[in-house]
Amino acid sequence: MMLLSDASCRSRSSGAAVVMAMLLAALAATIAATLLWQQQRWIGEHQHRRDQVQAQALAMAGVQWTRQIVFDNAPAGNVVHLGQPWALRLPAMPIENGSIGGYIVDAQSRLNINNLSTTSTTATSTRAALQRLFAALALPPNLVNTITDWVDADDKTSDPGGAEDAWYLAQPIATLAANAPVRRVGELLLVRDVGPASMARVRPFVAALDAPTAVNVNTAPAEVLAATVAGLDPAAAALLVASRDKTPFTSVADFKARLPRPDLATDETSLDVRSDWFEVSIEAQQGDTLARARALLRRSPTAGEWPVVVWQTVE
Ligand SMILES: [Ca+2]
Repeated sequence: MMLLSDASCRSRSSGAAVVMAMLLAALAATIAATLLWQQQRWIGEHQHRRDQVQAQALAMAGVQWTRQIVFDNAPAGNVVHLGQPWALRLPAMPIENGSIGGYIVDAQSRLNINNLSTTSTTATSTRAALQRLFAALALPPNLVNTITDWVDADDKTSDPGGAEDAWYLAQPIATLAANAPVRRVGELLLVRDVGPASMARVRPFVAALDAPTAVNVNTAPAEVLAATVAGLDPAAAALLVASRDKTPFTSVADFKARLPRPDLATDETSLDVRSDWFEVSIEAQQGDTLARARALLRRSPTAGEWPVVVWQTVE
């Protein structure tokens, strides 16, 4: 056996200690880097979540703000038109850590699908108006029968194209007709033959409101005016829109007087120059997160109160 000198032993022990120290230093550095990465990731996730919550809270606050705008700028019982401040679109305004913007749409500028669920004259004129609208949009007018069956209370199939429980029960995924007014226009995607493509075309011109409503001729787009007044062609409807944007209609009688021909048929109960329903859309950004709030406002039946929020969503 070879005996090592004390000096040699000391030298080897010293070398091992250096190697051990280096390994420990490397291990400590690795642990520190891992901890730092985890902490940064936690902070990042925490900030993202905080921004998301703040953006959603801001968007919801924006909806409350629009209630006051409608209350102050579209007074109950008065003529509602697009020259009033409520109709101004607010572009994305910078705020701390983000921005907020949005707009209000008069829901009575559109044809109310739920009018079809009643048996009033408004239902009859809305059905005729929707058939003209669908034809103008190159959609099958029979779809109006299908939608009528979806929202009307009875189980009698409208011909042609209607569908009640028997048709829905016979599908691979059996369902029933709603037989009740729809709350959101998007629910019509459940209706026979209503697909995303036809929905996209019709969506800007229809609304789903919880009570029978007339079309506000001061806010309706030309397509809706042309559909509402039988015999009014698109070019004449566009001229009417240009005219009312300069001088809003003061009454339904004023609207009728300014039609291009006196013989054009109109159901006066389906027309108005006032509105009680408004759709709101708000976008709020915080950091790199975006929140969208949408809501339907209905004018309060109680004088002096802000409009009621019928429904609202935030995503
Ligand atoms: Ca039905």
